[in-house]
Amino acid sequence: DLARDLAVAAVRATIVDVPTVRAHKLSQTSVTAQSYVVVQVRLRNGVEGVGEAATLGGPRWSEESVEGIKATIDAYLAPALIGHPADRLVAAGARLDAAAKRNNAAKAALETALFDAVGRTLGLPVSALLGGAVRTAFPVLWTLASGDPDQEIAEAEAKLAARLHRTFKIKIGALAPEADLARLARLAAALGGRATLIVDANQAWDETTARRCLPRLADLGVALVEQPLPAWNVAGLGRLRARDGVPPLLADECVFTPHDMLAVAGAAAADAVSLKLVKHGGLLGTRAVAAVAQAAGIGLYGGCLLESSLGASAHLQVFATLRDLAWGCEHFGPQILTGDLVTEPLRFADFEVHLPGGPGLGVTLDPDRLRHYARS
Ligand code: MUC
Ligand code: MG
Repeated sequence: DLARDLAVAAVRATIVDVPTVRAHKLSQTSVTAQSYVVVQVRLRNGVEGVGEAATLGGPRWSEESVEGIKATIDAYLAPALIGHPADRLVAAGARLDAAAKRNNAAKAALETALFDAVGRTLGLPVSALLGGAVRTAFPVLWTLASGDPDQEIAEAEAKLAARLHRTFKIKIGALAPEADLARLARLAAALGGRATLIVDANQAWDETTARRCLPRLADLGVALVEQPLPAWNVAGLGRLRARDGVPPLLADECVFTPHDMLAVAGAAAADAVSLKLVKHGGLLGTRAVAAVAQAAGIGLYGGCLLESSLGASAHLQVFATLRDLAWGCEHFGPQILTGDLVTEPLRFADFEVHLPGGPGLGVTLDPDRLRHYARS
C-alpha cells in the first residue's frame, strides 16, 4: 500500500551559503560563509528525508565543492536512486558507487536523506536503524581559528563562562611554526588548567618541522595533535608517534575509507581517528571506518566540517550508536553560523551537545530558511 511504498520518487539538491559569525582560518583557507548542498529526497509515500553535504572553503579541504556535489547528484547519483526502495540502504550505496567513484560528501548527503525518510516513515530515530543509541549527549569542543590570540582568549572565556565548551581546538598552520607556538603559549598561559587544548594543523607541516615542534606542543600541555603531516604521509605519522614526548595523534584527512583506516592502523600512525560523513560517504561508511579503528584499538573522535544542525544531527545519530567515543565530538557548527537551516537548532548545554529526539534525524528543515540561504 501507499504508506509502505518507500521507493524514491524525487531528489532535489540546493546549494546554500550561510555566513559565519567570524572568519575561520585554517592552514589552507579562511572562510566567512559555510556552503552546503541540502538534499531533499521524496518517497512515493509522500515522506521527505533531508541530508546535508558540507564543504570548507570550496574544494580546498577536500576535493569536493558544492557546485561539483550538486552537478554530480543531478546528473549521476539522483538518477541511480529514483525508483529504488529507500530502506535498502546497502543496495542504495552500491548503486551510488556504481554511478560515480568517490564523491563521498555527495553520497553521504543522499544516504542521510534516505535514513531520514525511512525513520520518519517508521516513526523511529535514525539511531534506532543503526542499532540504537548508547548515549544522548556528547562532550563538544569549540574551535579557535581567528589567528588573533587576544580575540581567541576572549572567545574561549565567553564559551567557558556560558558552560558551552571547555575543550578548544586551535587551528594552526596558517602562520609560520614559531608564530603558532608563540600564539599557543599565550593561549595555554591564559586557559591552562581550566580548559583542554588540542590543535589541528590541517596537513601544514613536513616531518622535520613536526619532529621539532611536537615535543614543544607536549610541553604546552596540548592533549591531541590532528593531522600534522600531509594526508599521504601515513608512514611519517607512524615514525613521529614512535618518538618520546609526542602528544597523542589524531588522523583526519588521511582516513576517508576503511582501507585508509586499515593502513593507518598497520603503520601505528594514530591514537584516534576523526569520523566525518563527508569522508566516509555516509552513516554506514562511518560505522565501517569506526569498526576498523576499534579493532585496532584506535580511539574514536566525532569530527565535523562545520555542519548546520541538519548535518550535525546526522553525525550525532551515528555517533550515538558507537560503543566508545573516547574523544567526544566537535559539532559546534550550528554555533558558528549566523543562522541555521532547521526549525529547532541543536541544544548545547553544560559542555555537551544533545541528540535531538523524534523520528528520522530529529531535526526538521525549515523551508523559509532554505529559501533565504539558497544561492540564487
Ligand atoms: C577539520 O579539518 O577538522 C573541523 C573543525 C574545524 O574547525 O575545522 C574542521 C575541519
Ligand atoms: Mg581536521
